[in-house]
Amino acid sequence: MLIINGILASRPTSDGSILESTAVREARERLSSAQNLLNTQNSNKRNHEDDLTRDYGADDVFRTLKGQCINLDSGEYNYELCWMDKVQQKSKKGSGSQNMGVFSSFASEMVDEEQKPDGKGLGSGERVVMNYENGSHCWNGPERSTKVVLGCSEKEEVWRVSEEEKCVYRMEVGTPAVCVDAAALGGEGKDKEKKVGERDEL
Ligand code: MAN
Repeated sequence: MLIINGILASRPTSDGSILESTAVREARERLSSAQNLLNTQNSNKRNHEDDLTRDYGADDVFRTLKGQCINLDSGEYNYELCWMDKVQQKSKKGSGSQNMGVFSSFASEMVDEEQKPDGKGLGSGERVVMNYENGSHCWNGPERSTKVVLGCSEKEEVWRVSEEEKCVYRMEVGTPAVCVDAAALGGEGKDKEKKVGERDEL
């Protein structure tokens, strides 16, 4: 009865394996699942802590875009930009795809272009750049890399992609994330030091 109720261990089997009571076994299983949960939670906590040290641009605006992807269908390829993650070149003929770089850093670039009539262009001024590097190796060339240059736009969209040198790509992309809030530019905002991620084209 004590064995059935889990208080005593059953007698060892011929190979001598069962030597603990049901109560002990269940307690050990509970401990082990609590330890697994603790390990998972600790690893989630470490991931969140690492994430907090990552650069998400001025005011962390790109944090909300992380995990989202946008595409452009262009000639032979479909290009896909996944914010804070990677850029890909997918062949429309086969299933092949090339990694055009993984997100590495923010930078900025001065551009000077005529405004496009449809608004889908960089215009002129200092623009936020996201560098994506260390993509798939290019035959007789470097690891693929992409400079993503951002312009203000009502919605996220890839405007154009060019291959400036072999396997070195430039992607022009519109996003509301780099639009300056007109109200924020009034008063003290006007003289505020400009950070990467802010624009002054108003
Ligand atoms: C693929 C594409 C091109 C690239 C060549 C280099 O065809 O990734 O963009 O120029 O490889 O071999």
